[in-house]
Amino acid sequence: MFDTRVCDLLNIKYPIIQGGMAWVATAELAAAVSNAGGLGIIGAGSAPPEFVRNEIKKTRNLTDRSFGVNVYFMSPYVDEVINVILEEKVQVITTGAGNPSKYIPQLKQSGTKVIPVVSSVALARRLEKSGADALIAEGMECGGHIGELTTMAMVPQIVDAVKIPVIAAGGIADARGFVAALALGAEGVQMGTRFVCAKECTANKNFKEAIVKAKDRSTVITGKTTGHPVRVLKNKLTNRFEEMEERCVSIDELDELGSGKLRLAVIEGDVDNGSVMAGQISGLIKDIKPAAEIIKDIIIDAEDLVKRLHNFI
Ligand code: TUI
Repeated sequence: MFDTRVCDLLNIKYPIIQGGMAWVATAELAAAVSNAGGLGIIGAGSAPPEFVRNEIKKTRNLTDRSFGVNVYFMSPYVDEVINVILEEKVQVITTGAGNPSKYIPQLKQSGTKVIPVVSSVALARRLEKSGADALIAEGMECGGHIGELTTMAMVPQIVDAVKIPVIAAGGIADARGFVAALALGAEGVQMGTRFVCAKECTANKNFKEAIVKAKDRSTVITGKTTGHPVRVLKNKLTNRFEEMEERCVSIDELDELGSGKLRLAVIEGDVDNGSVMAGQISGLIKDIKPAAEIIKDIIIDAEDLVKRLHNFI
C-alpha cells in the first residue's frame, strides 16, 4: 500500500519525506527518517560547504539508505554547496527559495535526483521543462518561507499541470493529511514541523516544546512588507516585528531584526526572542516521539482510514 512513483524514484519504502529545515535538519534526523523507510533530508540553510560535507559524511555513518540535501537558494554558498553534493554523489537534492534550473543538467548527469520546492503552477511547469524529477508543492500553511497558495488549492492544480510526480507539503502531520494529499493527486508528502518534534531532531528542547504547546492560531506571518513572508510562532520577536512593520521602518532595519534569529531559537533555545519557524499544523502535534514511530503511525492509521473511506461506497 502507498507504493507510488515517489518510492521508486527515491528508492524508499514509504512516500514520506522530511523537510530540509535550516539548523533543524541535521544528520541525526535525516538518518533516523531514512532508516525508518522515509527520505531524510539534511538542511544546508546558509551553512558553509564544509559543514554540509561533514553532515553528509555523518549521515552516511548512520544509514545505508538514500537521503537528500536541501539547498536554500538565498544562501551565500549555493554554488559551493552544489559542488559538495556533486562530489559526494548525494542521491537527492531538494531546493527552496529560488529556481534551480541552471544546476539541473549537471546534477542529473551525476545521478542526483532533483526535486525543487514550488508554490505556483507557473514555476511547476517551468521546472518540469528544465528536467526536475519530481516537485514538492508547498502550501502556505507550512513554516518558514511561504508562498501565497494553500496546499488544498494548489496541489491538484499542479498535479493537473505536470506529468512528473508531485509531493504535497504544508499542513500535513498525520495520516489524515497524508491520505488527503494522496486524494489531491500527490504521490507523497513532505513534513517539516512534525519531524521537528522527532526524538532524534537535535533542535533545542524549548523549540520542540513551543510547537507541542502551540494551538491552531499560534502562528503569524512576518516579513510581508519585506517581500519575504515567513510563518513563525507568535512571540516577543514577532510582536516587535509587527510594531516595526506598522511604523513602516526600512527593509534594512527589519532584515537586521531578523538576522541570526532562527539559530537563536533552534540552537540556543530562546523561543521568546528567536524565530520559531513552524507550520499551522503545530496545534495538532502533541508529542515528541521517534521518527520511526511518526512514520509507522501514519502508515498504520492511513491503511485504516482508507478502509473506512472505502465503506462510503
Ligand atoms: O525554502 C523554503 N522555506 C524556508 S527556507 C528557510 S531558511 C531561512 N533562514 C533564515 C531566514 C529566513 C529563512 C526557511 N523556510 N520553502 C521552499 C519554498 N521555496 N517555497 C517557495 C519557494 C520558492 C520561492 C521562490 C521557490 C522558488 C522561488 O523563486 C522562483 C524564481 O523563479 O526565482
